[in-house]
Amino acid sequence: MDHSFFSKVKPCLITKSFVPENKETPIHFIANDIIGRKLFYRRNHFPYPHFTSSFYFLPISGSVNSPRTFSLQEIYSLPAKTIKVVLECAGNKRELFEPKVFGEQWGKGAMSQGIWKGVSLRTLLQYTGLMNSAREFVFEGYDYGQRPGSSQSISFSRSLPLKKALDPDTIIAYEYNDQPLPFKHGFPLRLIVPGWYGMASVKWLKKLTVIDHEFNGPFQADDYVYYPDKEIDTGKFSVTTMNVNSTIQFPLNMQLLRTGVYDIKGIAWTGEGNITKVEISLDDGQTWDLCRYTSASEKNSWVSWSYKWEVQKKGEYTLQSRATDSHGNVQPKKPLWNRKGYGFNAIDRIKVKVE
Ligand SMILES: Nc1nc2c(c(=O)[nH]1)N[C@H]1C(S)=C(S)[C@@H](COP(=O)(O)O)O[C@H]1N2
Ligand SMILES: [Mo]
Repeated sequence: MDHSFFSKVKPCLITKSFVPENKETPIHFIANDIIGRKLFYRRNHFPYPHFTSSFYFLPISGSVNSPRTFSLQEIYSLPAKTIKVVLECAGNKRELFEPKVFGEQWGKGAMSQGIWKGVSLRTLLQYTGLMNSAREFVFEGYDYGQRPGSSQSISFSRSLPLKKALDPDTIIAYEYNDQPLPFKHGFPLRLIVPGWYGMASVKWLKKLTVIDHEFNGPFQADDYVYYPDKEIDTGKFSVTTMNVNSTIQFPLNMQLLRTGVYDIKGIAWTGEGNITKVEISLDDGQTWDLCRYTSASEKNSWVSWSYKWEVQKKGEYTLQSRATDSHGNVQPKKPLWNRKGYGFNAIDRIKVKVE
């Protein structure tokens, strides 16, 4: 067999829309726990921005003692922090909601993981100080446009509460996997907010403003809000921390297999603490058995797991994976249905046929 042919065959991003560019990672074909830049999912609300990075500065103003504008050189020269972080779009797995919800029909690949290097936001704030009235941090990106249904042109802006902004793991990143940040992922600077869904990690940072009140931009107060009811807004709450979740990578849903021995493989992650347990069921949820980790279970990143399956009996099987985290969160049987389709984290479920 000519193996050189296979070495050239590579997975690629799955296109969901062109403008803005939304593409998902072929998550089932990711064998490694670091995703290269070419396979990192892309999620945008607007066309890519235009600006000249050769004249780039990051201003920090508002409720600070000394407003200040940082040059890239200054930011590169400050003590750096490097962390492996899983980034998951709040709309990941949206297509699985029942009843279905409108919006990008993401499968299981609106998520990726890699190594981000940057400076902790709190390190920058040592230079500006914070007023007692400081309450939230508003991050604005260079990209802008109109939201569906609106004629007003706005930029992508989001805020963080004080506590999350001051977490040493919240960084202003300038490198991904030891390379400068790719343009499509926010070059020259983007925020990385480990543990929160991806919308918090604002790309192409233009400015940071500290405010003394609650920010209510549309990407904060209208979108990225869980509305548990289809019609009325009662019971709404903000989308923040990633839910505990897992995805079976092998076998594929509806795959035909022969009898034999297989390694069922997958990943599990959470926004709080770390994964403490991944269980698998091969009989539609009647019995559960523990999986083995094939990577370390660490905060902010996914754990890879595997389970040896010896299958002699022909027939149809329903395979499920269920993760638990160190805060006691467990994947539920049913997800919290919500009008905009965020945070899907029901027990992962696939079917295979052995023949
Ligand atoms: N400036 C800006 N930042 C943004 C977005 C955006 O549209 N504009 N999308 C957010 C969302 S919803 C997600 S899930 C992540 C996606 O990051 P990626 O495209 O690098 O994968 O970026 C976030 N940051
Ligand atoms: Mo997202």
